[in-house]
This record gives sequence, structure tokens and C-alpha cells, in this order.
Amino acid sequence: MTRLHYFKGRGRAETTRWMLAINEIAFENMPVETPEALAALRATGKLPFDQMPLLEIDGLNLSQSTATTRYLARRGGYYGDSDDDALWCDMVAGAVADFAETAMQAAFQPTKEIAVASLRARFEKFGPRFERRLAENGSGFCASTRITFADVVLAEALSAYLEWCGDILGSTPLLKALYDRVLSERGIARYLRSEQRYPMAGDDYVIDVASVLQRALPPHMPNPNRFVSVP
Ligand SMILES: N[C@@H](CCC(=O)N[C@@H](CS)C(=O)NCC(=O)O)C(=O)O
Repeated sequence: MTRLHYFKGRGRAETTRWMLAINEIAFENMPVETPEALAALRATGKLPFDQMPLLEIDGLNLSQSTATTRYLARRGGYYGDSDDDALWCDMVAGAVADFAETAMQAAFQPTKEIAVASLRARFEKFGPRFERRLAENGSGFCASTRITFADVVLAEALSAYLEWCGDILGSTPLLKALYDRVLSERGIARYLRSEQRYPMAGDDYVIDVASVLQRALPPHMPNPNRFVSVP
């Protein structure tokens, strides 16, 4: 069985979930909900850098989400058809990682207004560039003439932006069409309807992460050091 170990939320595991979904690979979410559970996972020796997410698949222990998405891209034929396609996949996916980070940090911001302002500013920088890339490539996809993992990770990031700012794709029609196209993939559509898709991150998720990692909460939250263990 394919198992994905991570917090009980989307975070850095979500691109892996979307790539498993497009490959139509059944998987189990293995939520790590306590510091003891994380210590036990670390004690298995399956985490080469002591970090999550961990994907157990094909008898392998995959770490580093960007390596994991690329493994799943090669496995399912989502890396284009040429070196040039692969290069564009990597360049777009690299930009998406920078773009997606703002969405990942949104729930950790002191107010919704601050989160939305930072997302809008980030979209203003990257949105028109993604749109231009789609226009240049001309196939409706970011690289190649068919869907690749770059499109999948981009749509995943956009799904998070859209939850905060529903109008954000109003002036980027190619990006909107790409988003709709990725969401129409059978495996992805099924995944997004399933119970395996966690809700967007809120305070519960922020608290969960800090408690499992025994780290400080964002300073605006009450008693921000409540999980920090004093040696
Ligand atoms: N570049 C890594 C980042 C992994 C990472 O920072 N994981 C965090 C949880 S989101 C973690 O395990 N932190 C504990 C640690 O670094 O010891 C990836 O994308 O997989």
C-alpha cells in the first residue's frame, strides 16, 4: 500500500497527493498528530533528513516533496516528451514553488486581510508570467503539448489562492483554462471530492504543526510558546 506520512493537513504534502491522484494511485494518508508519533516515525530510519512528508511507494521511502512529485511525474509520463519539455517543466515547477510558498504561509498570518494582501501581491508578480508562458507554449499547457507535473503543481497552488481570493484568475484566461483542465482530470476530480482532501488550513492546522514539531506558534496567537519544550 502507498502511504503518505504528514501532518493532518495539506501543507508540503499536497502536491504529492495531486500527483498520486493524477496517476490514479490509491494511497493512505498517515497523519502524524503528536510529537511521539513523529519521534516514532523518525526512529524507523525512513526519513533521510528527519523531515516529512514521507511517501512510501514501490518499496521506496521518498523524501523531499519536489523529488517526490518528479518521481511520480516520471512514473506516470508527466514530464513531457523531450529534454526541452523537461527543462520547462522544471523551470515552471520552480517558479510554482516560490509562488505556492505564500499560500502555504497564509494561515500563519496575523489576519485574513494581511494574508489576502500578500497573496494578491504574489499573484501580481507571478500570474502574468504564467499567463505569458502559456501563450508562448501555445498548447494550453506550461510545457509540452500535453499535461505535465508542472501544470498539476501550478493548479494545486492556484486552488489555494482561489480559496482566499476567489476572483484572482479574472484577468488571466489561459491560466483559468489550465486550472479547469487540470481539475477535469479524472483522478484529480475524484481526489478533490474525496475525504482524503483536507480542508484549507486554519488555526487548527497551525496549532497542530506547532504542537507536533514542539515549535513556537506565530506571535499573534495566544501563549505562542505553549508547545516549546524547555531543555
Ligand atoms: N524541502 C522539504 C521541506 C520539508 C520540511 O520542511 N518539512 C517540515 C514539515 S512541513 C519538517 O519535517 N520539519 C521538521 C524538521 O525540519 O526537522 C520538502 O519539500 O519536503
